[in-house]
Amino acid sequence: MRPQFTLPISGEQFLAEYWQKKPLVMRNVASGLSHPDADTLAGLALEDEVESRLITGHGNGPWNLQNGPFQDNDFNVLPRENWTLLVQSVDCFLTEVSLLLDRFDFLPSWRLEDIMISYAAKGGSVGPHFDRYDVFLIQASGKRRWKIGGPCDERTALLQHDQLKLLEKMDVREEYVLEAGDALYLPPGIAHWGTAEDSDCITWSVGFRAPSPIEVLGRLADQAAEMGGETLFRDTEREVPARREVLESADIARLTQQAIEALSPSIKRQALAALLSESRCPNGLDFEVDCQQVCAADETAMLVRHGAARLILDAENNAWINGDNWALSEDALPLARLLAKQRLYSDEELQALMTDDGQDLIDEWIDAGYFTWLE
Ligand SMILES: [Mn+2]
Repeated sequence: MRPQFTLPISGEQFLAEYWQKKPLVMRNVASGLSHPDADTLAGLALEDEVESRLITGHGNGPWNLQNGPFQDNDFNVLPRENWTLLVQSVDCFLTEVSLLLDRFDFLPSWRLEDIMISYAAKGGSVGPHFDRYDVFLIQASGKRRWKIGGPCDERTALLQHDQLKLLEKMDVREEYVLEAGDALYLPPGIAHWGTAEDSDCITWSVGFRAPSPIEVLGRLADQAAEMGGETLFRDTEREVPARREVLESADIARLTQQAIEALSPSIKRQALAALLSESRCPNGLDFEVDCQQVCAADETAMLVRHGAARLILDAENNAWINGDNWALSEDALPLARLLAKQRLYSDEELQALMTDDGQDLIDEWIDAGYFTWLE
């Protein structure tokens, strides 16, 4: 069964009342999350390409962080309780996990980042903290107790720790136990602390892409420089300065304004589509698509997108995958839309939109490893 998640309210209501605003506890909203199990996660954490962490500690600490890749023996010496293994971007390495992202259709696809999965022994936790990103925490198995506090920012007091950013204290405002199939949405900056109530506590964290305005500016500037332009600074309406030795704010405003005007629609579109289509883990493409458990169960499924292939379209009929782009012909466009809108495709869906150009496109993208025919 493929991983499923359904908002218990409409997307409109969620965005208006909760998104980036306040937490939402959702009961019995997810299913099909039985894979990966603990052994599969531990196996991923042995791989060089995979980002993973092992955090031990509980209560008032002490807290300890180890970064992967790990070796078998690291897991053999773990205590019975109070540790958590976190594996980042599992959707890139296990394509079947990426299928859950299709269920977040109340947001544009570029806004999704990745799925981190944590496995905790009883009492395991990453400590009280806040994240800078929105997150959906979906309980896949076992139970986790969530304590939720108030808003935090860079001035919030943290514990002295070299690597972990844990809160010095947390005023608990709400507390919930999430069972398998339940989910918790948290906006950025809200203090939270989740502790495994039993062993085999597996939580999927769906994270979101939120580039900083500084990063966006950098990419816009790079793109503008690459595309060039002959325009120089103009000051037709100048008056004789009262203080010729000063760079006045009026000139700063003119210079900045003209810089922003230099960003043509095409510069903006190309810079941002490239940035937002970049994969968090391009080397995930080295992992063979192993989708049998999930995809094969869906008898109509014919083709699947690799979990590490990040595909978005721009409004000028270009497709962007992992930072590279393709100009789409009118003929190939309907098929490309389908390929970008979802991740698993039936023969019927594909045939309805197939054209010669579409076939060429699919062939090229299969050769590149972005898509795979299912057996
Ligand atoms: Mn968190």
